[in-house]
Amino acid sequence: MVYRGRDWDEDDVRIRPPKKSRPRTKIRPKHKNARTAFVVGVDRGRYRCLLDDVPITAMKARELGRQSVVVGDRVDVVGDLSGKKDTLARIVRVKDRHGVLRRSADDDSSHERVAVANVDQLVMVASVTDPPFSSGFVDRCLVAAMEARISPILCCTKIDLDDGQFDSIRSYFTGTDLTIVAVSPDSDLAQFRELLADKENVFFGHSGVGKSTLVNRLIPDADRTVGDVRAIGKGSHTSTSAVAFELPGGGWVVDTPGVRSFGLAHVTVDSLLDAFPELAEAAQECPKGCTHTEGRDDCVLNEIFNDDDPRRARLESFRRMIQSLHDSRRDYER
Ligand SMILES: Nc1nc2c(ncn2[C@@H]2O[C@H](COP(=O)(O)OP(=O)(O)OP(=O)(O)O)[C@@H](O)[C@H]2O)c(=O)[nH]1
Ligand SMILES: [Mg+2]
Ligand SMILES: [Zn+2]
Repeated sequence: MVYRGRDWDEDDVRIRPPKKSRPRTKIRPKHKNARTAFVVGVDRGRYRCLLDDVPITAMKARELGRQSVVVGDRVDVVGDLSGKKDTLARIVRVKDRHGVLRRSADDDSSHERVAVANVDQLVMVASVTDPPFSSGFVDRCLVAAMEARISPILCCTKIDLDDGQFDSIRSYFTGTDLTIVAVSPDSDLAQFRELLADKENVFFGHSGVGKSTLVNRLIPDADRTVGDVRAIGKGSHTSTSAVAFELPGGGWVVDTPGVRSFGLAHVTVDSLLDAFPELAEAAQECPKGCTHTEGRDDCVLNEIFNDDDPRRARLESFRRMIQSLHDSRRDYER
């Protein structure tokens, strides 16, 4: 061994006891031969990935610790990359993410889950009826999308069962620039395909709205199981995990399991307004520190719309959401 500089003496020994364990990064090989794969499915600790077009199964290398790996992730893999039956590769790195769609179980839950990574577009799938359309749920998805810098579109399904609901939905979103698509079992999907092309899209929404049905129409060999029509409204969750599918013309669609609610525990109150462009400008005129909540007499939002303005409904939705966030934060701080 070569010592540089001065010689060692007894002081050195005392001041610098040999470290018991050196930082792992120094002894760990850098996995120079690792290759990058795309995570398309997660199932009980096993990750289904595509390596160039070859499907492989991988597990997390121990060195990743608690780092999550989710559908949409780009990961570096080593080990057996042949994709042959019963082979298992190891994921040694998760590449930087963009567009991470996060959700918490409810507003005051500190536990936040990463749903899908590297999302360009959030497709909020909602049926006009059966199960009924929930504007509050869509507004929450919009907030999450804006927070994550993912562009949102709304896809209304079951137009064949429409009894005026679709018009109300469109009127509800007056003053926003939200793209709204309508589909029924026999509708032409050309325009919808165009909106999805070359992007990484996530289908998200309540159970039974028709996400998997749409995925099967867009990607004929996807073969997603769809729910029994009689089970709708009984909380049946047909799809149980998120899976990514490549679109025939390029781009990806991730089909996700239906969710009941969309908690926004990770969202700041300030960022809520980003999802409400029809309120944002007026809200700038509010007194400093205005909470915009119902009952604040000096809130400018009280006055902006007439009684018959269709935009009032979204103002109310905004206020319910902000109230819920305030209440849950207060609980949290106690
Ligand atoms: N009438 C009508 N029924 C539809 C339409 N789209 C889907 N359905 C039916 O709705 C039911 C639920 O569809 P799925 O595609 O399984 O719904 P999902 O959103 O994937 O549900 P989860 O996987 O539980 O989240 C099925 O019985 C479909 O046949 C539609 O446009 N019109
Ligand atoms: Mg499904
Ligand atoms: Zn205000």
